[in-house]
Amino acid sequence: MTELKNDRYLRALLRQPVDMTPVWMMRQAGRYLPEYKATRAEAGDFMSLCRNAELACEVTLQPLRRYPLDAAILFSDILTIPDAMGLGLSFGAGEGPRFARPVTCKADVDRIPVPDPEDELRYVMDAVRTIRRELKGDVPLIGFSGSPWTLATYMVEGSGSKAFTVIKKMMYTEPQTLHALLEKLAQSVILYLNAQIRAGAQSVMIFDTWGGVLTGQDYQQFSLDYMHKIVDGLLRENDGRRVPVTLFTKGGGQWLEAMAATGCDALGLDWSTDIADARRRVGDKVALQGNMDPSVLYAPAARIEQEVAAILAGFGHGEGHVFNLGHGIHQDIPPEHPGAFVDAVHRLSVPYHR
Ligand code: 1CP
Repeated sequence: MTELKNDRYLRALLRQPVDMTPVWMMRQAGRYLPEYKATRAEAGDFMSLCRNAELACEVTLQPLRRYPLDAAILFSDILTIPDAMGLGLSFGAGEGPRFARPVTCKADVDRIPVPDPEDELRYVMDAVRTIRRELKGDVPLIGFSGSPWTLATYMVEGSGSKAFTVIKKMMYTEPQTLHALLEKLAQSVILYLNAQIRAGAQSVMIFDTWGGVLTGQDYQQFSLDYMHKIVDGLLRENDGRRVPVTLFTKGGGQWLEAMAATGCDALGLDWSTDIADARRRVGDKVALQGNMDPSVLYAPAARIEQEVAAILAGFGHGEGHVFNLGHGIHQDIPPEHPGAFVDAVHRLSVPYHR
C-alpha cells in the first residue's frame, strides 16, 4: 500500500474518524486561476491541455499550491468518452462543447465503439500516472467520469442545452435507441474508471450533472439504473485500499435514498438540499459531500466563514462529511477567496471531530 501523508478525504468517504473535515472544490483547476489561463494558452486549446500529461498534471497541482486542499482531481473532462467514440468534439472560443456528429438514431448508436481506455483514452491514464508521481503521496487523487445520462445529453443534443428537448424527444419516441446508447456508455464508463483506478486514481466520482432535469420515474430508468450498473462493475479495492465511489446528481436531492441503495460510498449534494436533512435520510449508509453554493465565494471572508459554519453545524458532530461546493467554482471568483473558505472548513470543523 502506498503511504499517504493526508488521507482525511478517503477516511471521511468511508465514514472513518478524522481530525478535521476534508475539503476540495468541484472544478478547482480552471479559469479563475491566472496560472491556469497561462498553461492553457501554452497548450493552445482545452483538449490539447487534456491530452498533454505534463500540462494536465501542472494544472491539477496549481490549486493545491495555493490552498491546503485535501484531494486533487484529475484534470480532464467528462466528454473524453464521446470524443473517443468519434463524435468530433470541439470547444469554440468562449463557448461550451460541440459535437460535429451527434447521435440521432439507432444506426448511429450501433456504429459507436466502446473505447479501449488504454488506447484511445491512454492520454487520460498517462495524466493519472503522471499526477500520482508528482503528488508524492501528499493527498489522494480523484478520478471521474460523467454518468451515462449526462454524457448522452451532450451526444444527442450535440452541445450543452437548457431544455433538453432533443434527447427528451428520443426518450419519449424511441426509448430503445436511448437505452442502447446508455448501455454502451455504461460499459465504456466501467472500463474507463477501472483503468483510472489501475493507473492510480484513489477514489472515483460520477458526475450526473443533468439527472435533475428528469421526472422521478425517468431518473430511475434512464440515469440511476445505469449508474447502479457502473457501481456494480467497478474495482472497489486497489493497492491494498478501498476505492470509494461518489455519485453526484445535480438537482437529485429528492432521490438520495435510491442513490444510496446503489452501493456507492458517498453522495454529492448541491446547495438545494439541506445537509442535516440528507444526513437523517441516508447518513447511516453513505458519506455526504457538499454543499456550499459556489456563489458564496463572491462574498468577503467573514460571510464565507458564516456559511461554512452553518453547513458544518447542519451536518453536525461525527464522521462522513467531505466539504465541497454544491457545483463547480465560478470563473470570476477572486483567487484569494477559496483560501478563506478552505481555512474556515479546517479551523471550524475541529470541534465536530472530538
Ligand atoms: O479552459 C476552458 O475554457 C475549458 C473549461 C473547462 C474546464 C476547466 C471544461 C470544458 N472542462 C474543464 C475541466 C473539468 N471538467 C474538470 C476538471 C477537474 C477540476 O479541476 O475540477 C471536471 C471535473 C469536469 C467535468 C465536467 N465537464 C462536467 C461535470 C461537472 C460539472 O461541472 O457539472 C461537465 C458537465 C462538463 C462539460 C463541460 N466541459 C467544459 C465545459 C465548459 C462544460 C460545461 C458545458 C455546459 O455547460 O453544458
